[in-house]
Amino acid sequence: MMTSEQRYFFDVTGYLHLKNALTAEELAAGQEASLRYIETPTDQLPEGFGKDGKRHLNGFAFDESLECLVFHPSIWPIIMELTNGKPRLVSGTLQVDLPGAGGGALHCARDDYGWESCRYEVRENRIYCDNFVIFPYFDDVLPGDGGLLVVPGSHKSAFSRPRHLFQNGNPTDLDNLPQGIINPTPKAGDILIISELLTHGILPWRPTDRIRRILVLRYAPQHCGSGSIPEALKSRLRPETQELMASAHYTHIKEIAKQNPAGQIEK
Ligand SMILES: O=C(O)CCC(=O)C(=O)O
Repeated sequence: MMTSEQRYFFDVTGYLHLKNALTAEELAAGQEASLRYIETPTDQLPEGFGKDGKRHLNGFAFDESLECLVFHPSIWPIIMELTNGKPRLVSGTLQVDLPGAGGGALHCARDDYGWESCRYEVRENRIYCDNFVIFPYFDDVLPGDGGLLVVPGSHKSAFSRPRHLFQNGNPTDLDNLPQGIINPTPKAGDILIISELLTHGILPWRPTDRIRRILVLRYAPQHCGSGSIPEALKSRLRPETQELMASAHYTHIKEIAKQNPAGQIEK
């Protein structure tokens, strides 16, 4: 389960920043594998992989060093708490901002899919959140670089965001961020976690000599949503990862939820 500090911070802000979550070895392996994916020409990628702008599809499955991060010990207790012990990995893209990469306007599940699309609740002193994203960082983000924007606390907003607020919902100037928005600056090896109810956006990537690589790991409770493990990936993935990605009934308890795979699954 989450620590009391994590629970308090996530409940108040809607996000968590885990500093130095990856070991030096985990980070180096993730950096090497992600670069290998980026540098592989599309027509030479194995089945199940492909590039769509900055999105490198199924990046988590490209290499074992990336796959094992979906169970990383720094995030597994948080995944278990937020899904009430019934976790499912929905998808895992490798996202790459090259120099000059564009940003994206503010959005969240409430804006995109309606107020009823996502649940965030506290029960028995635990947080339940049925749509959240975990971002392991493979590159430093320094103040002034750009990248993720969040509106802390907005995951609990009871009101629709006025469209003109926050520079018409599309703040692009890091030097003049509207009041109420922050630009977290994780270092390589850090992990960010956000509720999809948290209003967030992306600033253009300013550095001309550095890129930003993150995994975008989407989690939900096992009974939520549809979709299945891409057939082309099945033979590559460990049985534990396949079980993590499988949809299941509300009452089912997955083996991975009984055994605590965090820390046992290594590259
Ligand atoms: O680029 C990021 O840091 C976050 C990406 C994201 O969450 C999104 O595109 O919705």
